[in-house]
Amino acid sequence: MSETSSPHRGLTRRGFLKASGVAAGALGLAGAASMTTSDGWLAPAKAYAEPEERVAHLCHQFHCLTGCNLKCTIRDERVALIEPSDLVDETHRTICLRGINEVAHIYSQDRLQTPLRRVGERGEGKFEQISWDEAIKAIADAFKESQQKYGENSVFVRKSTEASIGFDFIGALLRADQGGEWGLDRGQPNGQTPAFGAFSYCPSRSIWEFSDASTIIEVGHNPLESGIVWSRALMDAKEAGVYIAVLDPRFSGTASKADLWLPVRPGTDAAVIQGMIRAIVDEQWYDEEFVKANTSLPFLIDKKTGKNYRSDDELCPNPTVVTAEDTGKPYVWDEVTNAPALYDAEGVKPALEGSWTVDGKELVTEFSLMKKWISEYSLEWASETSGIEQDVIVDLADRYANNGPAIIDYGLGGPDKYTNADVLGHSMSILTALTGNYGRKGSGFGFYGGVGADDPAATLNYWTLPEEYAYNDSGMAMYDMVYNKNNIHVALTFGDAFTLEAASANDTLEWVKSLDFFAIIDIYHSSAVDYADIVLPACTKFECEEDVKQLRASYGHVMLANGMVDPLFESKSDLQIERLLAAEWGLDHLIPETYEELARFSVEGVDKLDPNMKGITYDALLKNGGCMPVAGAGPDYRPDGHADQVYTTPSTKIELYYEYLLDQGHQFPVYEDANEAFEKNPLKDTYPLYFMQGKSRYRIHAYYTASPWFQEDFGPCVNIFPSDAEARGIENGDSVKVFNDRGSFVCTARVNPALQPGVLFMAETTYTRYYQEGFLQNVTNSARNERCYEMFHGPQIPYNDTLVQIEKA
Ligand SMILES: Nc1nc2c(c(=O)[nH]1)N[C@H]1C(S)=C(S)[C@@H](COP(=O)(O)OP(=O)(O)OC[C@H]3O[C@@H](n4cnc5c(=O)[nH]c(N)nc54)[C@H](O)[C@@H]3O)O[C@H]1N2
Ligand SMILES: Nc1nc2c(c(=O)[nH]1)N[C@H]1C(S)=C(S)[C@@H](COP(=O)(O)OP(=O)(O)OC[C@H]3O[C@@H](n4cnc5c(=O)[nH]c(N)nc54)[C@H](O)[C@@H]3O)O[C@H]1N2
Ligand SMILES: [Mo]
Repeated sequence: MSETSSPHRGLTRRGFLKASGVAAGALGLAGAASMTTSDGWLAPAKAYAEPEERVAHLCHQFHCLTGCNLKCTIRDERVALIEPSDLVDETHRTICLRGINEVAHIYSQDRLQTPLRRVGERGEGKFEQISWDEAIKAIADAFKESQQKYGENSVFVRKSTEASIGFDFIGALLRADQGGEWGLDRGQPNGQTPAFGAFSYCPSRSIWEFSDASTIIEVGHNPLESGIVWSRALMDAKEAGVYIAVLDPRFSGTASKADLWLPVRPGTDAAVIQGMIRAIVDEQWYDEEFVKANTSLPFLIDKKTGKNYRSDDELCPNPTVVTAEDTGKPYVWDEVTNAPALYDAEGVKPALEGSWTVDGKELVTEFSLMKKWISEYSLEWASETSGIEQDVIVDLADRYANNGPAIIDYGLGGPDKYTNADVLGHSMSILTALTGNYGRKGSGFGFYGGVGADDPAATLNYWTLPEEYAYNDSGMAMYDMVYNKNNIHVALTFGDAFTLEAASANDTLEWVKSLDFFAIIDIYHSSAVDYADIVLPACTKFECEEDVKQLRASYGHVMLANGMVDPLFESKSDLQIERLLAAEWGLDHLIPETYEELARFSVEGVDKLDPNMKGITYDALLKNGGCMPVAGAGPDYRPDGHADQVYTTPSTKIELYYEYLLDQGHQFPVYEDANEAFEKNPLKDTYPLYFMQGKSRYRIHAYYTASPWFQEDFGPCVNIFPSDAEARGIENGDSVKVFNDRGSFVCTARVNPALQPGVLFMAETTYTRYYQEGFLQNVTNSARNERCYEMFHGPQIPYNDTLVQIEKA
């Protein structure tokens, strides 16, 4: 076989494949067929020269939080077949339909094919084809002009999550603003962080411990669709007899497999949790030993100020002598000496309840205040607010507290996307800590799944830029830029951040239209493309100018992807696009020249740094087809997280009293209605329906919308309960208009009994071009909760906190 026969860069591609020992068949004369869209791709095989095949691998999309290893058959320089990789161990071979469907998706009609320049109005979607040189120059000119006129920080660069995997150079090189706090997936974490420590929403124990639990409560989490490959941990648990309860306003895929479905009213989960806490406190089902030893609930509070009684100048109680290192520490009431003592003093026996007067100050324990707080939430109230029967709440509390160990696994979709999500996070923290369901085998609380919870994290090196090149964040989040004065004049996004991540699209796009210049780099004709001045076509993960593409650690393995086919049409890889841009400022020498250089750098020396990475070097990866396991990954992965009951909070205990929110009265989580989605909202007279969104198993956010296979069956559609449909004369398949004061859209109705009356459900999100009119983001809520500006992750975008009306279009 001739080494020179590849019309592309097959020689080097082949070099990799040969070295990796996984080449299947010959790499020979590729068919003369020019690359076309799916139509061309679906042409009969006989139209091509003799089929020539090779096998290549890649680590797939990440933002379903997995990144499967796929085995692809390349025939005539086309990706022709996709299967689970046999390079990964058995337990990591589950892949989903989205991966397999890529054989059609990457050749979709809706790929961006060439650089484009806007000719019509912004939003009109009229473009002319231009060259790469013209497009890059136009972007550089606009950026340079803006930085000269308005200052360095007048430029905005943001990479969508999926587009930022592996590297993120150009924004930092240009010292751009990237839009501050993300505003996504951190609502309940906002309420959990002060209690269990930063990033405690990522559990410190494995998802494989699900089988060791007695009870699992899924709070607005639908892993059967949003975590397809790891939901087997939940199904294993089911088979092992673990009791599974699911709180979800709709009968989700996960609810359908559970022992108990709690059809909670949207935005009211905190009422259910507070009802459970009430029952647990009333019935004394809490774990007193655990609470005393591992939480802040025995800490003393000065009743007048509401602050912890601490060893600082002002509050230092006589006659205790406080050393410098103990300054600021809280006190407990010591039952041995019958006096205040530092909470961590030797031999201290803290009282859980009581009140005492010291130095003229009235002191109580946090536990006493917690009891007072929960006494204000009755079970009748919890039931009336959430729509869940009282005895169901009490039974679940009983199970959770008395039939442990138990796990609370919450979703970062559903209940996170309301303005009151932090109240829920804080409430669940109290529930967890009261019952001691943390740091013990089969217990836990957080968002389980994805990198970290099901496999050990791998260590990779990150390519750094010289210090002076860093994002120049104004501190204002992108969702605030739409509403507040700021200095942004030009923008560049990799992916459709403006239409996918921002709610209330009419507001966002008004702001986007007001910018001097906007360029987008995307693979498909996503919703934001129509608003751009310049559009650059990026290639998919399957395509590259080189033999290798990204090196990533995911799904229990380190995977070096093959650059399996040349970039389709005129598209380029993100790295080469960033290099072209950087060159306009003479800065391209600061970033890797090739994916190979980046990959080599990423694994350089990691085998010596991290025992889990033993044996993983660039050369070893090549020998192993690009894929090697991280030691310890798989169902036997059982880290002993928090067995020591030491937390990364100031006191190292689980801190449940949020002194920093005293001004707002939220030391304990005061129940709060959602911003818009609540029963007694007068707006319900006009817009009576809750509009919830969630993940679809057929998409990763908007990605795969352009797949011809999925479009046939899974275009934009809104699910409506039969009685709501009937009342409006809506039938399955009808065109319907969904609207509120923020905007409207038209799509297909799907009449679906797996909901509750008064609630609509729609899978987020799909590109505007597939709607009959508008798109879902036109109606979603962009309110920001003031309280959350003080929180670790800032306010969160409350997409689900939305009321609408619906009618036949
Ligand atoms: N297939 C697929 N998987 C994904 C993704 C994807 O795009 N596609 N995205 C990934 C990302 S970024 C994330 S954040 C995760 C999210 O993972 P999940 O949290 O599981 O995702 P969602 O489907 O958004 O929401 C879960 C459920 O919340 C319900 N829900 C809505 N409102 C409420 C409420 O008020 N209370 C309760 N209890 N439930 C409610 C919805 O009906 C839905 O079934 O998924 C990840 N996995
Ligand atoms: N209404 C509503 N909106 C929502 C949600 C909701 O529940 N309701 N959920 C939200 C959630 S949880 C999240 S995390 C966000 C997700 O929002 P993102 O983090 O932005 O989503 P991603 O899927 O990571 O990125 C998608 C974009 O990147 C592009 N892209 C993919 N791969 C590449 C690549 O390799 N290179 C380039 N240049 N582009 C690429 C895609 O074409 C697409 O435009 O969406 C949020 N939006
Ligand atoms: Mo997310």
